[in-house]
Amino acid sequence: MAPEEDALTPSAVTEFGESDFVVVANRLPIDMERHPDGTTTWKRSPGGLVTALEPLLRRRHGAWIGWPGVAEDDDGDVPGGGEPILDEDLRMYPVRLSSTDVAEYYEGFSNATLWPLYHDVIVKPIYQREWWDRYVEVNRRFADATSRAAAEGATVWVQDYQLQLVPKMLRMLRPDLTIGFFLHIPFPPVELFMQMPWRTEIIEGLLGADLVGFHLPGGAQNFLVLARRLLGANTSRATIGVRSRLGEVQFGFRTIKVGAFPISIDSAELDQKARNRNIRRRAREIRTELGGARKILLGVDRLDYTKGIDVRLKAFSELLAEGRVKREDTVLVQLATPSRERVESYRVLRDEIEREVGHINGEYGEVGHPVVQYLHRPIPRDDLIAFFVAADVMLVTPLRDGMNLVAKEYVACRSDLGGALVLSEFTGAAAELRQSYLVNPHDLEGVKDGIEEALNQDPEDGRRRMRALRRQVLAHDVDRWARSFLDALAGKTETISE
Ligand code: GDG
Repeated sequence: MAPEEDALTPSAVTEFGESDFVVVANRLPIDMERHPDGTTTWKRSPGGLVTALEPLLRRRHGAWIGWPGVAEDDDGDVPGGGEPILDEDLRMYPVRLSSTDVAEYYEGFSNATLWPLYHDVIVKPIYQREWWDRYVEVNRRFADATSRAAAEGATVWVQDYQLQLVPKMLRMLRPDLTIGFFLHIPFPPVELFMQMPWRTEIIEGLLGADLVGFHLPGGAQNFLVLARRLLGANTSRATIGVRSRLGEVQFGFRTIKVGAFPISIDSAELDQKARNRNIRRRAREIRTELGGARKILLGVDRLDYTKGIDVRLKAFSELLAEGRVKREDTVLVQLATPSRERVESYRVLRDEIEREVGHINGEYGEVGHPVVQYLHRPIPRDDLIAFFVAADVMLVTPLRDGMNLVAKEYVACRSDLGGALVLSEFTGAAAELRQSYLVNPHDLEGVKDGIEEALNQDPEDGRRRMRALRRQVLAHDVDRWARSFLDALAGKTETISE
């Protein structure tokens, strides 16, 4: 039996779980750490999502289903669900993955097929049947675990591209549930999505939800076209709004809502932290360490080919070559968090970036004074905030990005109204952060002009821009994002049916 057929057979799960609100994500908000003596311990890894949802999770006997981040041995007892880990009121159910699961479902189908396909095929997606089979199998494991945890009539919120089949699988198991799905990365143009050999299965998987959410109306609109074209579903055709005017898909006997909900950050918390005395002292230290009077350009990214790190390095290098930026006045700090290091395209990217950094420093640096400072390691959160406070110009130049939280974090940290944001038009954030220096990352001359303008901005104009950016980011925080999605899921948001 093909894995997908098997996956869709209603199983005999009859017992309900205890949780009224369940979040399902690839990763748990805690990391398992395995020690040399074979014992394991747990360490919390607070991300934006868990911070935003925590109060709600606690109020509603919440549960979180996810992978704890460590692969089990292939010959170990993998499939069974783990016992829940209870953290105060929050139950966390680990979904165990073997190293083959991780290689095929996570590194393979999720990160070497879906990720490049959904990011405009910046690198070529690899379509491999074994990876797809494993993706189906692991999605079913997540659906089973969710089914066991959810109380009768519970609300379940499934997150992101690794779990696109879970909504349908879960609906087959538990028709009593209200199911939401949110995609954190872009949803691609129809012509690109049509490459996917399992395109119909993915759209059907998502249509198992009651509400499918995207960052931008454009992604939601692409999804409606595909539901029409691949499944012959009736859909609304009017323009979808932001947190409003939801679209609709009629599929079988059900109506599925489709909407745009741009994600954000815990802006107030970050604003508060960035005002802290120790962080400001650290920011001053950073400036001194980097050469006192020099202007600081900053990039902060996972080392990913979507982020356009190469674009900003090239632009910086040409600005130096043309004398439009002076090596003694300027330094570029690139903080690159290691990411997906076992996926081939990420290894190639790392080599390219490091070669370019070496090239620029070889050409323009002085002994003890490189013009590019590059770190390839995770930076503690407080240090990162200090870098945001210290930077004169923040460079966010992705070729494609669902949202980009770094851009919003930089803005939230600038209560002094200092600094300038250079932002790619190809990020979700560009739709909201209109007063940044918007650039097209494919247009190198345009990127160079944007960086030069930002470096030389009139201070009063800079403050005016930053004030407007901050108004946006402080008003639209992650809490508002979660509430707007859950309100729409609960039927409190107007839809357009025409
Ligand atoms: C996906 C989508 C969408 C980075 N380096 C360090 C560090 N970070 C933190 C940043 C930020 C987060 O990681 C990265 O978030 P982004 O949004 O920029 O990018 P992705 O990881 O690609 O996220 C994206 C997001 O999902 C949410 O929907 O916006 O489009 O691709 O918070 O600050 N944090 C610390 N040290 C680091 O070295 N502590």
